[in-house]
Amino acid sequence: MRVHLVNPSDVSFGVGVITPRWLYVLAGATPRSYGDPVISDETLESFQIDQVAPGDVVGIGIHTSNAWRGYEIGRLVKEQGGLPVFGGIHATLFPEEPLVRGGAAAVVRGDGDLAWADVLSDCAEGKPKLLYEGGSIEAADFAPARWDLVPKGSYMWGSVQTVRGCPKHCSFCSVWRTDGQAPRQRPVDPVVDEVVELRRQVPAANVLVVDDGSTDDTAGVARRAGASVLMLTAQPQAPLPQQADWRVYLPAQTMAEAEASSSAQAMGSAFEQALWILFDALVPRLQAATGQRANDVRQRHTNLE
Ligand code: B12
Ligand code: SF4
Repeated sequence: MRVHLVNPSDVSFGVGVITPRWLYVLAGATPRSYGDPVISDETLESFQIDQVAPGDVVGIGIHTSNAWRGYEIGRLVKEQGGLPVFGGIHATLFPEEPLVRGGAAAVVRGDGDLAWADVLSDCAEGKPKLLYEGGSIEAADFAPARWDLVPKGSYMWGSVQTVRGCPKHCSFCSVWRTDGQAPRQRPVDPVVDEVVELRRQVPAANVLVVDDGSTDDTAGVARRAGASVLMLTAQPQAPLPQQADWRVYLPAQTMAEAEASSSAQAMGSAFEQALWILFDALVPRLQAATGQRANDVRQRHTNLE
């Protein structure tokens, strides 16, 4: 029984910007006794169905915008005699859908880090359950990503996660429903180990932190390190900006006000445009103040950290 992991996409570009983290986390959660999973990110290349043999397990991760392609792959895998197993944001919100539309042998709701080994062992015995409750596991149990399996030269950014869950409840967002409202903060050491491993395996990779609503955490970390906090905000009276040392007020519509607003622009666009203009004005000044060369800044995509 081989294990495959597929990130569905209707279009393939040959190169990608950001690693889909779940692929490498689930690879990390795959017990070594099954061998290295065969990873296929369809944003790079289409999935080759003929590599699936009868009895193979094919893990398919879906969010709402790629669920349809995921179901297509699931049906093909089933026809080929493989076992399609679905997980991810959309499968967590609508677990019955992959069973009806994607030929699913099993669906995992919530975190896959621990549940995946149970799924594989049940599949190996030929009796997968229809539904596995992965739940919201403790942060110390988050599986580290298998960066050694990332195809070299394919991505610009490796995605690392330090926290899952968000205490807010923005109406347009699914995070607080799927990841919960209690932030689960990973211990520092495994995060640092992962970043080091990422840079070892993919030296050219930038590190992208894909945390859920992390403004409170970032400000907290800065404060604990003795730094002052300056916040750019459209809501200077809100509790979080009130705790900052300085506030820069950008009077523009944000995502949080989108539903009540009559703006012709898409939600949050005006605030984002205000930020771009401000940052584009700030970056050359910060570059000069910190004595950095234009090329250094360019190589980090204008990150001035
Ligand atoms: C980083 C990120 C991006 C990045 C990078 C995307 C990438 N290539 O990875 C960028 C900015 C490019 C992006 C773009 C988009 N994103 Co985005 N993104 C995220 C973010 C913040 C983190 C994703 C992540 O890496 N999480 C860490 C991994 C480990 O968690 P995970 O994927 O949930 O996987 C766990 C479980 O779900 C489960 N699991 C997942 N897959 C599988 C599969 C199997 C078989 C099993 C067993 C388990 C399993 O196990 C994993 C480990 O526990 C999430 C928010 C979030 N908290 O998920 C939004 C999020 C996924 N994005 C979202 C959206 C809407 C988009 C866009 C459609 C936006 C747009 N309009 O263009 C695009 C889609 C791009 C694409 N084709 O993928 C929504 C999806 C909502 C939904 N209902 O599906 C989210 C949830 C944000 C939100 N506020 O609601 N995104
Ligand atoms: S703060 Fe961000 S992650 Fe949290 S609910 Fe709002 S949009 Fe979602």
